[in-house]
Amino acid sequence: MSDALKSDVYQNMETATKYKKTQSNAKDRVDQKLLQQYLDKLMQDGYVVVPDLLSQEQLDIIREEVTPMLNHKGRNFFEGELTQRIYSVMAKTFALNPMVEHPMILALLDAVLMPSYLLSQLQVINILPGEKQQPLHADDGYVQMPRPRKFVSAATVWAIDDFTAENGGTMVIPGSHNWGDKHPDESDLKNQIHCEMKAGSAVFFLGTLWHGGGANVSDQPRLAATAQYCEGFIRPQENFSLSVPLERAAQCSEDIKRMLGYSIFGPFMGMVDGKHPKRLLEPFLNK
Ligand SMILES: O=C(O)CCC(=O)C(=O)O
Repeated sequence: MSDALKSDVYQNMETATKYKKTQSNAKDRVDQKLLQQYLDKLMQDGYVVVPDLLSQEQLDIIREEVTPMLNHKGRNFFEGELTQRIYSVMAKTFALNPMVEHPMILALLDAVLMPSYLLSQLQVINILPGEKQQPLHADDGYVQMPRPRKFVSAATVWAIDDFTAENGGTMVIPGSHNWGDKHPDESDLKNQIHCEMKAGSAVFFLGTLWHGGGANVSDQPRLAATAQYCEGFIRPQENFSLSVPLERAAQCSEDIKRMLGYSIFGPFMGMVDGKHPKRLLEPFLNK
């Protein structure tokens, strides 16, 4: 065959000499039957509640680390005037890392996104009493391509406090991941449901699912965290290359380094000076 016709070479080539592509080995670390059950529910309804992922000790560490940073109010209608949010989390604490790279979450991501998917957002979300329901939205609505289409992102919202119908448990509209360009109307509001779940559980949903934080009509805050992930060919919402210093990225696991952008989406996306971006971490490794 003429070299000019070897068109699959472009997408599939591995040109890196030093840092080859990496992938999580999460699938081997989780119960296959459970994983399949979660995937079936996810593809049918657009979301799935995955229980019992974090231990009480991990929850305590997260709470202890983030509570001192919760000393502000919300900024706007979408984020919630009574909702406290912490961004650039890995620049401040690694307490959420076990959540970001939980094997069951990575196994789900490996099944629904292409290799070299990226972390798109990592936020602590504390909904205070009196907060209204957040405007419904689809996380990859910022990708301005007509729907229906395949999702290009997936997200998790983690309960650090138990999620209830009263304290603002995430609202989802089951099946809305398959909608076309339609936005929710009054009649859809009655179909939204609260994700009620115990602390340490997560709701995992596709980027095309309509959802939002619930109203908090209780007298206690609802502490949560969200990790969102996107295909390696779109721009993550948080610019982690600029917000997480190299020396902190170097301390993260291989899975997290890859998801922070120290990886290549084939053939060349993400390169630095024509080379693999992980070279930038070398001065900070083994220190
Ligand atoms: O807090 C929640 O339950 C969901 C938040 C959310 O969807 C968002 O801020 O994008």
